[in-house]
Amino acid sequence: MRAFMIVTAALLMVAQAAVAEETFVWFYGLGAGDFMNNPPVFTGPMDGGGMITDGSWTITINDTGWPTDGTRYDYIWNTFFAGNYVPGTPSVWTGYFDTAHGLPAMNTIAIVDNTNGGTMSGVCSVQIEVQDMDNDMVLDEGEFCTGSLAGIVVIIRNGTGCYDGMCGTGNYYGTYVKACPGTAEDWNFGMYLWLDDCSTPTENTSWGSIKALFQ
Ligand SMILES: [Ca+2]
Repeated sequence: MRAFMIVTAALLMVAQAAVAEETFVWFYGLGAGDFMNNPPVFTGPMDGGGMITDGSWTITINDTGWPTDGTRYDYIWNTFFAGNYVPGTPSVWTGYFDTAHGLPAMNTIAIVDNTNGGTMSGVCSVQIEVQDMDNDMVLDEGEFCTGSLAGIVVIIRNGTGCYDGMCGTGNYYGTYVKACPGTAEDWNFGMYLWLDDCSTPTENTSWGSIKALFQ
């Protein structure tokens, strides 16, 4: 019985060590940006409730090749939203801003954590959902004024402070409110990150897989 308990304790310690290598970080972000800006930069502070309450986040959309004149708004809608209509209750258009849907490179993300002392950066996708309230397959006035947003995050190995040498993946979910008829948007989301120490040889496989996602 004693031997069994020692083995069990040893297994538990190994399991805990394996779990401890992964650091879970999450925060609530508040901020604003405008797809009409060149480039569109969404940025703001952290809100209360998460593990980072003092700091900032910045997501810069890769708008290489987008028109900067009066055709920009229609170009964005036609290129990223119009073809992605899914009937439902209600029906939705989803704008996918990532390399699988026409961006030459991913959007960049930068996070400043003053609560724990550190910075991290990487790339992210952005998905913006627009509801077709009356299910008529036409974007009517008011339908693009509120909706949900989401994305996948890849944190690369160039962090500082408490994030020195760390890399990982994550996601975020939230909502947007547009200043209709203006185009500036307020964003409000929760971001969830799973980070590993990618600086040590034993974690090179983690960094290798993250790097593959990043590239
Ligand atoms: Ca409609």
